[in-house]
Amino acid sequence: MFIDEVKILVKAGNGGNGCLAFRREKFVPRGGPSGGDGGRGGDVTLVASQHYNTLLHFRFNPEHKAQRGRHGEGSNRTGREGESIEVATPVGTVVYDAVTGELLHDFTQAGDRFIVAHGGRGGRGNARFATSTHQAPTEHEDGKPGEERQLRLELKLLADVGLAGFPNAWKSTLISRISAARPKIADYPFTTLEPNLGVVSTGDDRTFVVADIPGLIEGAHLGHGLGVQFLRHIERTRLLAHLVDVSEASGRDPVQDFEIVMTELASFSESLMEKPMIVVATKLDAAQDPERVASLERLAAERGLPFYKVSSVTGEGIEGLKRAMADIVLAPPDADALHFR
Ligand SMILES: Nc1nc2c(ncn2[C@@H]2O[C@H](COP(=O)(O)OP(=O)(O)OP(=O)(O)O)[C@@H](O)[C@H]2O)c(=O)[nH]1
Ligand SMILES: [Mg+2]
Repeated sequence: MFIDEVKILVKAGNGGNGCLAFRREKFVPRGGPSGGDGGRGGDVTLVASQHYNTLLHFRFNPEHKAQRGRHGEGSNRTGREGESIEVATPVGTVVYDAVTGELLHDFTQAGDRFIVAHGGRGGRGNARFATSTHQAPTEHEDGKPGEERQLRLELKLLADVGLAGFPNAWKSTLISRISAARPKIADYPFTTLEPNLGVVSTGDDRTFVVADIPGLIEGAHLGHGLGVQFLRHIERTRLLAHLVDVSEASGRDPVQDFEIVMTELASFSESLMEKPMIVVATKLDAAQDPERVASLERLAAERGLPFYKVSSVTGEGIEGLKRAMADIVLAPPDADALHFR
């Protein structure tokens, strides 16, 4: 199961109360105040870990509480601090306050840490209130409550190449051909309901990751089809491969398909529009009318986008497409000038 959004509750430990006490000892008249401070409550910290790829573990465990601080005691004994807890979350998790919607943190690297709930401060014991003119204070404080928060965690997959296109456009076929991923492939729309990642090996010890996501249709940003929420998984990629079915079987016009998908990408975010993009004409074997391919190729040329043609039936173009993607995403970052538009 792929879980990419969860709500969790985090509660830091309350601070322990300060103590009210006076020293009472034989031969020590008026021993003075001796109430110790309460201990601090524990924090709840989220830590990015590579051992998790989904948010599934939160589904079964949506509440995380740190220990409270112990109360202060007489004889100036400070209460023990509450133990803090660390909660693992996958790299790529974005944390929001579920109530205000505020973005709290974005985990981009393994080991990255962020305190999501701070423990409460311990209250001061009465010993701390003593002054030269106020030698028998009875003031003492309660500990402060630990922070409690509802969080919304969102997982953005970290892939290098994102696949975009209509349903049935060849997206899952592509990752099944160039990686070990085996997503479901079928000739009906919306076969893919959840994103799949495929790790592609280039044969020279280098790898890159491709994200296959559900297909887009006209009006996806209005919730048509499976909507556009899956596009967040390709927001951080370095390259978008826009797949267009050029076969007659689609019953649509390739150029129009291309424009519709572009509109949906644009309505989702500016950053998607600015990403380097390549255009891939798919199911070449089943395009009887060569004009269907040529019109798409002209459109790509007009927009200055690299163009590829592939078929999984004949195998044509697949190796070349894989190499082209590798060259772009594995190029050193300073070669990032590959903004085609
Ligand atoms: N003629 C032809 N058909 C192909 C080719 N490659 C894949 N198909 C067929 O196209 C259909 C759709 O392929 P998928 O890879 O599942 O498409 P998708 O883009 O992942 O679709 P969704 O997950 O529904 O968005 C399947 O029925 C494949 O058998 C090809 O090269 N030529
Ligand atoms: Mg699919």
